Formats: sequence, structure tokens, C-alpha cells
Amino acid sequence: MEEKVRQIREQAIKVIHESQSLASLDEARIRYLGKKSALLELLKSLGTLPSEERPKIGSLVNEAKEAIEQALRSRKIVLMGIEQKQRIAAEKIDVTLPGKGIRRGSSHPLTQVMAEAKDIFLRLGFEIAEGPEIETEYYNFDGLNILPHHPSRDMWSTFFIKDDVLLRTHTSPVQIRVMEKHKPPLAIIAPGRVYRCDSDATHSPVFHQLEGFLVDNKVTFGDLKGVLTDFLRQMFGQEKPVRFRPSYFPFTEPSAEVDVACVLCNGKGCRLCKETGWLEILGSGMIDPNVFKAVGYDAEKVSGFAFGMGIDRIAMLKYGIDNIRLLYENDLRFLEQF
Ligand code: FA5
Repeated sequence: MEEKVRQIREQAIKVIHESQSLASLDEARIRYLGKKSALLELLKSLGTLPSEERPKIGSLVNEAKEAIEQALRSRKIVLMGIEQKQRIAAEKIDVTLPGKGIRRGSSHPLTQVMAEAKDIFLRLGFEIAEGPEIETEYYNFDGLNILPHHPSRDMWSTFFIKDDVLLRTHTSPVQIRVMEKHKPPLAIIAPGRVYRCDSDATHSPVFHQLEGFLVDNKVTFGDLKGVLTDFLRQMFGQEKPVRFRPSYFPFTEPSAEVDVACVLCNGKGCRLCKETGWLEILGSGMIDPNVFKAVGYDAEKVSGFAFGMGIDRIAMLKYGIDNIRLLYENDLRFLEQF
């Protein structure tokens, strides 16, 4: 019996030392210490031995069990170390491989031009105001002296939502909204998206305007020209040909539009500028007394100028873009150039 216990113990320790993986070590544990192991069978058969032999064999079996458990623990530590090393070697990153590279994005040209235009006016002391893109007929037209049934309404091809509600056709409604709430002096810009039923190389059904207006008690047309000339020089540089041209808007009197030399022909005349050599970028003028009346100002005491510029047109002129649609197609080959 003693010999049998010794044999089991030696064989178990040998098998444990020779185990090459945690899985085979676990198999050895089940085989030598599990419910069906030879050692457990021996313990169960202790009762069949003469009583004077039982304590001795019992303690031999227990010693063998402890020795096997100790061998299992030590081998497990060794095997875990080996397996960890193998895993680290397999997962090793080759830092010399070329990287995937990060593609850098950039702001949309319209965002860039809008930011630049806002910056110029903020430096001149203007503050930013906003208004809704879904407007009422009153703010888009009536308040701006564009009365119902007056032919001047045809200047804006309007998307109506219902009788009195429309997509704003310009940013000028913000003039009324701000002046209704605040007293002069005011120097405000209102950037935003506007909508018109228009579409060709220089007209888009959705485009961007930047409205500006300044109201105080002795504002002159000279102030309007000074501010806009300063803006145009900062935006396009000293060299770019620009011109002021008399015009008409129901909410300004007198009125003027500003043109910049055409992006495609630089003034010679082509299909884009309809052979004029110029592209119109903004409308402007001295605020009409009827607008002041609509917001409750005393038209005898206050005066002011206003302008509304097309940001898309400015982007076309600045970057030499010959079709406004390119700004809305989101073609990465186009956008990556900015
Ligand atoms: C207006 O919208 C006036 N509210 C501007 C104004 C404000 C005048 C304050 C006086 C005082 P107009 O319709 O001309 O004006 O548009 C102004 C500018 O928006 C144009 O000069 C042009 O640059 C741009 N624009 C007009 N329609 C389109 C369009 N469909 N697509 C792209 N840009 C456009």
C-alpha cells in the first residue's frame, strides 16, 4: 500500500512537471486529485485495512495530496508566465510599418467667407443679431415698406408655406425685429440662410446673406459708402475693381448696388456676367422713413443705412468659382481645395 501511494505521488509530480500548457495541467489535476483519482480510491478503501495501518496510510495519502497540490501551483505559475510571453510576442506591434494617415478636414468655403465677413464688421464695432428662416409676410415684406399688391414684391420670388408664412427671401426682416425691440444707436449685422425660387449659374434657391444696418441721428450716405468700401478692400484687396451703381429697394432711399469685376472674364464680359463684366454682390441704401415709422422711430430724428450682401457671390469672386451650384454639391474633390 505504501509503495502504491509513493508511485502515484511520483508519477503525478512527473506528469505535472512535464505539462506544457495550462489545459494539460488541468487535465493532470483532475486525473490525480479528482473524484475518480487513484488517491481518492485509496482513501475510500482505508476501511478495509487493519486498524493499526490506517493512520499511517491515511497520513501518507494526505502528504501525497499536498505535494501534488504544491506541484500544481508551482507549475501553474511557470506556465502562466510562458503563455503571457507567447501572447505578448504574438500581439507585438511593428512600429516601423507605415501609418494609415489622418485626412485633414477644412471648413466649407461658405463658412470661411461668412466668418471673414463677420470678423470685418465685428472689428468695425457691429454686433450680431439673428432672425427666423420661417418668417411672416409682415416682417419679410409689409414692415419693410413692400406693400401687398405692389409690383416690388416681384423682386423676391417667394416660397410660401401658407398665406401669411414664408421662407424668408432676404435677411432684411431682422432689421424690423431688432428695431422693434431696441432704440438707436444701433450697429447690427444679421448673417443667415435665405430662400428664393431662383436657379442658374449665379442664383441658388438657398443662399446666404449678411445684412447690416446702422441707425443713429446723423448718419449719411457717405458713412454707408465709407463702411462698405472699407469692407470691400479688406475682403477683396485694394486691386479688385468694384463699383457703386444707383438702384431701387422699397426699404431704402436712395439705394445703390455694389458690383465686383466678374470672376470669369475680369471685366471683359462673358456668359456668367451676362456680358456686363460685373457681378452684383450687395444691395444697400439709406433706410426709408416708412421703415422707421413701422418700428415706432421718429423718422425726423433718426437716420441710418442698411445693406444686404450675397455671401455665395462673394465666395465665387474670392475663389474664382464659376457656378454657384458647386457650393452645394458637396463634391470632396471641389471642397478639398479650400
Ligand atoms: C436684397 O435681398 C435686399 N434685402 C438687400 C438690401 C438690404 C438692400 C438692405 C438695401 C438695404 P437683392 O435681392 O439684390 O437684395 O439680394 C442681395 C444680394 O444677394 C445680391 O446682390 C446677390 O449677391 C445675392 N443674391 C440674390 N439672389 C441670389 C440667389 N438666388 N443666389 C445667390 N445669391 C443671391
